[in-house]
Parts: sequence; C-alpha cells; structure tokens
Amino acid sequence: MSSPRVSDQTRHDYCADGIASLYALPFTSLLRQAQEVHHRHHAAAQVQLCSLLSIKTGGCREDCGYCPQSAHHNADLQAEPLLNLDTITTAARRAKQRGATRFCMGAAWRSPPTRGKVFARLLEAAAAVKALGLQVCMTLGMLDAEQARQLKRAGVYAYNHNLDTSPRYYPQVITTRTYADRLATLRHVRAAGMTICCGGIVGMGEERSDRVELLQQLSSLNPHPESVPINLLVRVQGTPLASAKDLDVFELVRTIATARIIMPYSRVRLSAGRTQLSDEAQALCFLAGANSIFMGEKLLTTANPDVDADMQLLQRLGLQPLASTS
Ligand code: SAM
Ligand code: DTB
Ligand code: SF4
Repeated sequence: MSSPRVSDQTRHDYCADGIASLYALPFTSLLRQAQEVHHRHHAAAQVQLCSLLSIKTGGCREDCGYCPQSAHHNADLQAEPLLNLDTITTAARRAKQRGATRFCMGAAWRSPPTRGKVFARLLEAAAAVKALGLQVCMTLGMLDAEQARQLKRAGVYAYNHNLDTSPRYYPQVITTRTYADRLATLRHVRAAGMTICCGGIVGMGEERSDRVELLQQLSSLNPHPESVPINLLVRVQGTPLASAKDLDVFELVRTIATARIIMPYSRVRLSAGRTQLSDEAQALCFLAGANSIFMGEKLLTTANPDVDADMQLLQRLGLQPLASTS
C-alpha cells in the first residue's frame, strides 16, 4: 500500500479525505513523515516559549462550552477588569527574564470595546510590550477591520483567534457566535498585516473526523496561520464540558503530527492541557512536530506546569528554548 506523500509545497487544497488518511497512518509512519517535515523546515531542537497573561478576566458574554470565563457557566473564578499598564509590563518583563520570546495577552470579551479609553489602553499595552523586545500577541475576541489596523499599528505581531473545532461540531460547543464570524475576524487580522495564530481544542467529545475537519479548515486558510495552537481541553468544574470523556493521548499526538505535515512552515504549539500529560506524552508531541509551549504556572485562568519542571524536561530531551532576537 502506498502511503500519502509529503509535498514540499504549501497546499491550501487538502480535502478532508486526504487529511484523514494521513491522520490514520500507522503511528510510526505518521511520526516519520511529521519529523521529516519538521526537520526540513524548522530548527527541530528549538522550542519557542510563550507566556500568557489574562488582562481582563471572566464575565464574558459568549457561551463557549469549554471556557471558565463565560458568564453563562458557573466556574469558580474571580472576574477582573482590564489590568493597568504597569501590571501588564511587569508581567511581560518577568516573562522575558524567564526566557519567553512571545507574550500573549488574553481578554474575556466577545469583542473589545470599539474605541475609547479601554481600546487606547490595549494599544498602549501592545506598544509597551513590544518595546521590551517581545513578540506581541493578543487575543481579545472578534475584531472589525479598523480595530485590527490599529492593533497592528500599535505593534501587535500576532492575533490569536481559534476555530476551535470542525464546522459540524462547533454549534454543539458555542452558540453565541458562528464559524463565519470567526473567519471574518481572521480576514481582518490578515488584511491588517498581523500574523495569524489559529488552532483549536481536542478532547471536547468530538469525533476524529471533527479533528480532521478542523485541520482541513486551518490548512485552507491562505496563507496558513503562522501559528497553530493545539489545546487539549482543560476540564473546568462548572462548565458544560467539565465531564467530557478522556481523549486517547495518541489522538492529540496524531493531531499535532498531521498539522505539522499539512502546514509545514507553521509553528505548532502544544498549548493548554499539559498538566494532564506525562513527560513521555509531551515528548511524543515534540517528536510529532510541536515546537512551542506556554510557560508559566498559569495559562489564562487554569494551571500549567511549573517552569522548573518544563526547563528540566527540555534539558532531558536536549531541546533548547528559542533565543530572543532582541
Ligand atoms: N475571548 C477571546 C476569544 O475567545 O477569542 C480570547 C480568549 S479565549 C480564552 C482563547 C482560546 O482559549 C479559546 O479560543 C479556546 O480555544 C482556548 N480555551 C479556552 N478555554 C479552554 C479550556 N478550558 N481548555 C482548552 N482551551 C481553552
Ligand atoms: C490558545 O489557543 N490557547 C491559549 C491561548 N490561545 C490564549 C489559552 C488557553 C486557555 C486555557 C484555559 C484557561 O487557562 O483559561
Ligand atoms: Fe469568552 Fe473567549 Fe471564553 Fe469564549 S473562549 S467564553 S469568547 S473568554
């Protein structure tokens, strides 16, 4: 039986069947192809460390079934209004000292307030974090074209806006905004000249075919998202997905490997959910082509591994944090 071929070209026309046959390859063949692509297009010993900060927490109008920050659910969470500039820059400075090269600010909004003081503070925060020599990433919900242009002008390098899952499964998880809304925001981000960080979540009770269709949607974006976060659901008490059933960890690895093959130049981020993974499972994710993690004991509102443990893991694997370019 001939196996699907790896191509050197970036392709945006993968069909779901083609992606499904890659995804379902024998594990050894899938990982070999993923590693070939990873080594061809990346410095495969380097892992980018990113740091996250929730700059506005909780009370969100959206009903995303996985999210502790939604006002529709009952997670045990302290809501916080937008942080002041000092608090943000202090956190960014600390992240840089600890080896992060990218700083991602997240806000629990459907979309940021259109203009005015709050938006002005976001622009200031972007400029201040950029001035520290960090790649600035923001994730603030839906943007219109003008907001995207202003964020770009202020120094935002990447905008994170996830598709989360397949178009088919999406309405089971989120009802307050559509897949099309998300694609519209991604278009504004691209048109404004920011890079795109777009991925999804696995382990929400979806089928393998949903993970494949998410990957198909991501690979159809042209250009590909420069950054593809693959999150393993963090099950939070009080959210509708609190008791989603365990995902076989090899499905996470297959998702990463397939993303690596079909989006060869993108940085694939092993994102939320690492506290649920053994060192060996994380190593498999790196073998599959993941080349970034979030570092710091907190993601936005949930736990992440200790920095010391992460540094030890990288060292044991002979992997290096990506060096700062500034
Ligand atoms: N409110 C903005 C939005 O939704 O675009 C930005 C912040 S939101 C928390 C960013 C992303 O975090 C979501 O799109 C989702 O993919 C991910 N996320 C949220 N809760 C999660 C959870 N419990 N487990 C895994 N990923 C999660
Ligand atoms: C992404 O895809 N994962 C990060 C980042 N983008 C903003 C967020 C993960 C959040 C996990 C749940 C929490 O800590 O609240
Ligand atoms: Fe709000 Fe974002 Fe959470 Fe959805 S994922 S509820 S939009 S903070």
